[in-house]
Amino acid sequence: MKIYIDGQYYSQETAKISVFDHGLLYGDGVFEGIRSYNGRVFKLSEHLERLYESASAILLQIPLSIEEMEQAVLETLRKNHLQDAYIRLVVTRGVGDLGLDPDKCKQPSVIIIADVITLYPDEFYEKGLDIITVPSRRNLSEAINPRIKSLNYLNNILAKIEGKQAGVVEVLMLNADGYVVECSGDNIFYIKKDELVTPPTHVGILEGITRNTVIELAKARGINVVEKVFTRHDLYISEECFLTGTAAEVIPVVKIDNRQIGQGVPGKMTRSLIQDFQHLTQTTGTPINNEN
Ligand code: PXG
Repeated sequence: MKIYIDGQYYSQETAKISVFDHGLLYGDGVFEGIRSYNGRVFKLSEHLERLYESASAILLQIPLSIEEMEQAVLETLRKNHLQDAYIRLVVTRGVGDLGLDPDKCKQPSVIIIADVITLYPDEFYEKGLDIITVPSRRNLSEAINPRIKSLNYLNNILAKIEGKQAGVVEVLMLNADGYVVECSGDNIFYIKKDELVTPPTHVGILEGITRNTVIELAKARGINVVEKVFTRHDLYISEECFLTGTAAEVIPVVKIDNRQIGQGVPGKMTRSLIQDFQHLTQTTGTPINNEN
């Protein structure tokens, strides 16, 4: 495996960063998780735009232009001979001293790791997920805005641990006001009376690229999409529910907090959107090889 760090490629064994990097010391940095399908990177410009917006929100100046970053991602995939991959793009504040002051970090570090993706087992897509609400609330927007995809993921990791202890693979998170926001690494949607509902960004979510893609796909099908604030009650009485994320794509949910959703099997609209999404991933994206 060849890993990009600040313009050079390293083997997995030699790809190392300093213990003085503020990404490690303070979680001071931003990241993206991107996928390629069939030799094409899915929604690359959207992911890069979000990366640069996250960096801008924490006053971190990425030392590459978006175009240079795009080329670095594509080159990393080529060097690893990958067609279907998971790409982790990380930008840290860089090497500083042991104090918090980011101004001591003179040069942010850019890391690009391209690997094969491990997917949820097929059975989760066929039967649907069972999720629970966890005690940890999603970060307050006024503290660490969830719209920033920062290296500070403890909020999500704690939620994930709470879920694992209860025997589930994904969990529902509420915001400080008790409204449904998202899952530990996925956005959430429900369907009720032909309306597709998902929380608006201002309740405190990461604005998922998959989320936005599914909203577009649903609108193209003539489905009425509504972004509104809702509670767990709305999920409990919904007809269908699903999650979206780069790793999970679109995945049905059939049980929440031990309550069966709809018929207890993946719903019709969910299955249609899964198909539409898979078709899009196979037919669109930025070619990895120029000759494509
Ligand atoms: N919400 C949160 C909190 C996320 O971290 C999503 C939603 C979905 O966004 P995209 O743009 O991917 O549709 C994410 C992203 C993992 C993993 O290994 C998942 C994410 C991030 C890091 C790791 O499951 N999800």
